[in-house]
Amino acid sequence: MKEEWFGKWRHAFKLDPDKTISDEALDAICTSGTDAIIIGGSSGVTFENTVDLMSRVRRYELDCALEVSTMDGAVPGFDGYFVPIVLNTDRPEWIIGKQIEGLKEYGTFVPWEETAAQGYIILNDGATAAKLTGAKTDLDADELIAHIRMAVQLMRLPVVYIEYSGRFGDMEMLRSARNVSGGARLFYGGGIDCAEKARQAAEWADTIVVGNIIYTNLEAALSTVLAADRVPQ
Ligand code: 1GP
Repeated sequence: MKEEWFGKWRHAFKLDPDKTISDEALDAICTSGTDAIIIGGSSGVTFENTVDLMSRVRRYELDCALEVSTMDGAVPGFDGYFVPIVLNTDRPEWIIGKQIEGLKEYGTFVPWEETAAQGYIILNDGATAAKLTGAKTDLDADELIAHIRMAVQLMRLPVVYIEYSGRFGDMEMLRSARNVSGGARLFYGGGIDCAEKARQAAEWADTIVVGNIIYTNLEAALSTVLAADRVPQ
């Protein structure tokens, strides 16, 4: 399988365009040694706040990718683009509907070499994304494995994203995911708020994503970078 542009990321910070971050905090995040910044959020994302955040991150030599979850926030100029596809919902608009709407409008402008679909499996029922998409969050391990086989073997998605946004997930579930994630890159995000949780998640995930803690405890957020790096892949 060809090396993807995100293929070496072990750690990424996810910044929300709808949240405020000072220049000092952004500097600390971007010079932390993380592999990438992902810009994305579940609500309040606009063209303006996305451009603003992108141009601030662009001052640093660091991969910066956009997770395109709304057409309002589709902004050119990123190193890469992720298009989420929610796998554990029965609402078609989150599986193909919004993506097709977007492609109807912007399909000719998409930089395909730097664009990747992410198969999202949202497992925290309290997460905004779960509520928004009607995700069936109570999957057992067998159901999770079936979803991942669907994503990896049938749909050939390059990324599977185990999403617990807002709370730290079940590492046994993540381990089950790992066993069948095969050629896809396994992303994990949710509730990583210290080095130890980063270490645990990095044991099974290829790439760990750290979000909320950036806004509440910057030092703790920064401590996750080294922790992820130290776990052999
Ligand atoms: C959110 O997976 C990311 O999409 C990170 O989750 O905000 O809980 O760190 P947290």
